[in-house]
Amino acid sequence: MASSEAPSSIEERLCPIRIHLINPSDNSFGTAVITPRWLFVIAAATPRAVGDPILVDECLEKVAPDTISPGDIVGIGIHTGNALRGYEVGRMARERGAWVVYGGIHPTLYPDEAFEQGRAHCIVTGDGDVAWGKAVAGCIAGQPERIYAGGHLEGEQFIPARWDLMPRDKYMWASVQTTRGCPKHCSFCSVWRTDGQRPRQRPYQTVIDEIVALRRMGFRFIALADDNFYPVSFTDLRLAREQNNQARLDDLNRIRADRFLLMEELAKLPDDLAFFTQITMEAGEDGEYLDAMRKAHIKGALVGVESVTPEGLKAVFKDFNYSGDALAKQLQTFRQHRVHVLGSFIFGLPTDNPATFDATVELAMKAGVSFAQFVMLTPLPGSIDFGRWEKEQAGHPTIIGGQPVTRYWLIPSAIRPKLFIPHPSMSFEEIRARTQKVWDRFYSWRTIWQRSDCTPDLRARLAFVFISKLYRQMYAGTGLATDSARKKRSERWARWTARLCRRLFHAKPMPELQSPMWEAAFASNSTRPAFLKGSDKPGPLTVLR
Ligand code: B12
Ligand code: SF4
Repeated sequence: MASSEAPSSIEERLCPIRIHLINPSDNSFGTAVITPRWLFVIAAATPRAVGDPILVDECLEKVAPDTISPGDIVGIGIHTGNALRGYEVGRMARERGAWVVYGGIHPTLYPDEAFEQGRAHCIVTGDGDVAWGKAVAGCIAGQPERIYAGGHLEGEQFIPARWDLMPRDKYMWASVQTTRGCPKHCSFCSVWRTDGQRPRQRPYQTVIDEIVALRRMGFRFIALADDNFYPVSFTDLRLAREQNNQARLDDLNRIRADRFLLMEELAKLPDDLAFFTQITMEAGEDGEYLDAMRKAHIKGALVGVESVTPEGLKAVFKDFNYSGDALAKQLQTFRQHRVHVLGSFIFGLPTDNPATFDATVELAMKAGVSFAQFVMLTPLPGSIDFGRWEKEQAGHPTIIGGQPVTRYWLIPSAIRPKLFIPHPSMSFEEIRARTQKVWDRFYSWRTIWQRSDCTPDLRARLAFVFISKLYRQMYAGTGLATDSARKKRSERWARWTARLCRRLFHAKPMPELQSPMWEAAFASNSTRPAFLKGSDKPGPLTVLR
């Protein structure tokens, strides 16, 4: 077989086929903060007949090309940020005679690109839980279709991850998704378009099963990888009532009730578990919800604050957020209910001016947010901002490294701009330097130490300090830093801190931990994956502590 061709003869097809799943990354630290969930979900979606897939997360170490043989099937998951590396991996795999399949948000948005740049045989768009099996079957049959459209599955169809295939000592946090989709429509975000605006919630039993499996292995820290953990706001309920839309009201109430059921079950899990999620600040209106979160061991949430001014919020279609003092008050409510906030702020909005930077960091400190990220406005493909910018660029596209800037992810990272949409009054360098200063100010040793007084004991306080520094360093390595010396320094630091942090994160495994029986949801028991069943004996109805 010519090395760059897919296998064709029957003998070649009868050779044992190995499935590789690769999460591409330019930076390999040996340790990673959060598990790339898709890797373990698609591993679970791999047809059992072909055996366990070989998983490679390049955040840990690079893929070794000689592990890929002719006839193997290589699944590569990409988002916009790692698409370029993903295409490199795909070309290498195809060169070695393997079938190359891409999936994830980026090929969902740009299917053709994966063929042109990444030499794909086929791609999976949308949810891969069901479509991946079809793509594998197509490759084994030697005739894959061009596109396997996964669409939007219902929550009941989401496949639980194969945590049994995860290297146990490499990640600090695991990630479990409980719901997908977001009813909002922020202008910089693509989630509501790619995942839809209707929340699709997994049955809480399958979520608890996964978490129990993770805690058995010694994982205490778990990110609930949801788009928005508060999918129904008081305003949504009020509007449905005012419109006399009973069907909508029932639907919203059901979604809300399901959230509470999930949280009730999470609350029964061992007390040393710590969950972290993403939520809109509207949740600050609902003390009952925040209390349920805290009881459910949800200790923190990323809250998209974006801008501290009303003009800035209007610019990003986020008028449901608060600004000024009301914003500080709303965020303090989370703290009062003992839910830590990771505030996410965007710089580079057209309404920003030099005073915005200091005002933002001061508000972040006043509002009592425990962590913060300050990102520069990036047009994400699929978002309204991106569409607008692409249209503006259409007549006279800026070309960098042979690529139009509206395909910035294809520009090598060394020459890729960090800010794309020109600001009306500030230069890129000014925005970058001011943003850098904001990070330095928010994460100075003194301010971190002051913020860490919210922790219950010295161990937790040290963990807080290290996580803060790690977060800041990892960000500096991938996001803002422009000179390579600073980048290298911060990578070294991040590597070292990451190893130290990992020890702080893990707990003694609890192999005796059982999931409840869930008779109703798993009547046949056949839908419950074997690796989640635990012992053959019936488990107790509530989880052991
Ligand atoms: C949790 C999360 C995080 C976490 C954890 C990330 C991690 N390491 O896993 C944190 C908070 C750290 C994070 C950080 C960032 N994130 Co994020 N994150 C998410 C979120 C909410 C869920 C991701 C997840 O785990 N989903 C669960 C898995 C099962 O779903 P999935 O990945 O989509 O995979 C399914 C399908 O896509 C498909 N599939 C995926 N891969 C493959 C591969 C194959 C072969 C096949 C067949 C199918 C397939 O099948 C899977 C099962 O159905 C998504 C939003 C979203 N809805 O995707 C944003 C999202 C992925 N993040 C996004 C962004 C922009 C970022 C940041 C750049 C933000 C920032 N400014 O810092 C960083 C980048 C981090 C990095 N370098 O990877 C964007 C990406 C947009 C884009 N076009 O690429 C998203 C889509 C949100 C958004 N605003 O639009 N993120
Ligand atoms: S930024 Fe958050 S709230 Fe806005 S649409 Fe995206 S996921 Fe929803």
